[in-house]
Amino acid sequence: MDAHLQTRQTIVRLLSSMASAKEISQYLKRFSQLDSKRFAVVKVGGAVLRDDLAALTSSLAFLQDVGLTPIVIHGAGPQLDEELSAAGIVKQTVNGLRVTSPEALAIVRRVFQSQNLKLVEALQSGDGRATSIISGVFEADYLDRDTYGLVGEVKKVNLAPIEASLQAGSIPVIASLGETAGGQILNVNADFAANELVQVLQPYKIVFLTGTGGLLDDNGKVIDSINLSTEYEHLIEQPWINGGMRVKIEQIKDLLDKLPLTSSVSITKPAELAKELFTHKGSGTLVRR
Ligand code: X2W
Repeated sequence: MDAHLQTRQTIVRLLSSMASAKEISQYLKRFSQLDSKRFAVVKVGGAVLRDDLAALTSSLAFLQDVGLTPIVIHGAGPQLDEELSAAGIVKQTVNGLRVTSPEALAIVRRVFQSQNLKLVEALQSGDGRATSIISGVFEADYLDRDTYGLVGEVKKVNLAPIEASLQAGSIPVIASLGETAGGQILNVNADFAANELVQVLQPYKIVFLTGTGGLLDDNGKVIDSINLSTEYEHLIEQPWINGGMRVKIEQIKDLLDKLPLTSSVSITKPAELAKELFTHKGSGTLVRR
């Protein structure tokens, strides 16, 4: 049997062992009634593209099988670390963001393109429909050129390429590169880009897929849920929260502050995407305001 089909059947079996058919169909019905733009934005970290591509592909293809089209935005952090270091460019970050020189940007563009195509091709080879979107979505400006170099801050989100893809029932797979009005390409942190996208789309579900499958506590165990209104200050001060994680929590807080109170953000791993979406119990870390 085709490997993708087999994995998708495994997802169905897993789901039916975790939740009743009634529960699953309730979610399915709710999601199907939404405008396709408002179903889900799924942010995929570069570590997931590197380490968990098969599970990611199967989980996204599964959604397509049941008639749902998520909007995917991805990063490429670890791949950039590797390629830049191979080119002899020393990594420098400020507040978790990569200082990007013109030499680095050339590599950043190439790596984003190859990572984007890797996911699109993996989806297509499993009979999925996916559209590669490398530019044209994020209008950006320099975040702070003296400090970060060619790093962008999103000023406007252009939905046209995403809408065209959704209309064709194809999963938009978006790279987090920005472009200034003058046509300069800029490196944009993928969590920041996802954040901007979500503010414009106001999707029902916001899912961050990470290598860790959730936010981890000091023992390395996934934290089930975080209520930012009571836990944020305490959490952000913990010494075990690393730079990337801190940026992520701050971004999620910023995001939830701008969305309706009913909105929530989930952080999970690719193999548990369906569980997160279709069961009451969910998976990974659920963050609420
Ligand atoms: C990020 C873009 C990639 C990214 C970077 O250069 O690493 C900035 O820091 P992950 O895998 O989602 O972390 N950009 C400005 O965000 O990828």
